[in-house]
Amino acid sequence: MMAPRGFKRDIVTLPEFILERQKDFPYVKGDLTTLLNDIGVAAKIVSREVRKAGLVNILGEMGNDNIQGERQKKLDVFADQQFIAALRQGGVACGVASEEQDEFIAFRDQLYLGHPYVVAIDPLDGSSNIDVNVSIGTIFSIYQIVESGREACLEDFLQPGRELVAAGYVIYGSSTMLVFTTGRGVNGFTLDPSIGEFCLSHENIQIPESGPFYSINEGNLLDCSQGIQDFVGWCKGQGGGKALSGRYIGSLVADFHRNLIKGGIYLYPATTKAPLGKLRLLYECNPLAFIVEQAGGMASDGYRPIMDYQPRELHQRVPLFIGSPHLVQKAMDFIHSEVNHPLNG
Ligand code: AFP
Repeated sequence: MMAPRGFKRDIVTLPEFILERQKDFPYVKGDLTTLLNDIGVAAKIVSREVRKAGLVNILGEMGNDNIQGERQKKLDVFADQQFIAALRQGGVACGVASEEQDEFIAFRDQLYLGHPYVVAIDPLDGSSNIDVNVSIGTIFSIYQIVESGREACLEDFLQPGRELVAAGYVIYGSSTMLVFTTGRGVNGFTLDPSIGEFCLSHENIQIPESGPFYSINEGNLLDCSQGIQDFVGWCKGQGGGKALSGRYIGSLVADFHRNLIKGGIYLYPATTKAPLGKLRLLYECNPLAFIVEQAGGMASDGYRPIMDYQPRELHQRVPLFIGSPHLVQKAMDFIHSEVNHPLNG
């Protein structure tokens, strides 16, 4: 139906936005559009369950461990199932790797052969926060398969972040937001529960050059290298500069999102107990690195851009320094000035 003359609607929904941008990707004939929409629908279902979690007594541990040795919560399992089902049903992705699953899943049905994408997903990040009503999130990344016309295999998932076609996250916070990039800027959509649609609310997000926040689990600080300890000291104003504010939620998506909008740095460095840090390259670091770079920020392991890593395994961990470029560069300067670091020889 035609809109009346002079009538201009003031909202743009996620499907409308994606459709409008489809012309940026003529070679995929709308497949990416379908895929992003499928993820959007699954996100709405997960959001609905997150919102009523306390009401329906869905909270609580399921009793089994995932591959990271962490206790799974019921909502983790629910989110995992929803996203995998949405991707399978959508018929556009030919495989998915989930942080909650030991191995990737190849959709083997003939239907999926020839479909060009695989998806890596952290279905519910920050799950230890579920029981205490703190923001949690979903992180996703989309790659084209290396060789078309066959079923998904490991090498399709082990591609450097530079090969990402799209990446995004959903934050289940005071409102539910979906933020994504297809390599042409970063856009954010807020779920309007009254119409059940993600509506464009944050167009072309740019991270501030610097910012007021540093985010680190300071309980680990004494297990970190001297360079990291010195950098955190600098964040606190040691050396005469203005102190930053410490903010650490313990949900990467929430900490990242705040710093993306307001400026800041999130760091999860190597520690003596976790020499590669805690976060996963495929499921957490690469997608957020793609987003932050698209927004004008930086993501590094302290030495090189996260996006340049050649992944070796699905659940690989990597130290992460991500956020406003000035602050990430500053952290790297401290790390590089450390004399006894093995990589500084
Ligand atoms: P959970 O999903 O087990 O809560 O882990 C969340 C997370 O991967 C990331 O979202 C947080 O930033 C980080 O771990 C917090 O880790 P620490 O509790 O070690 O600070």
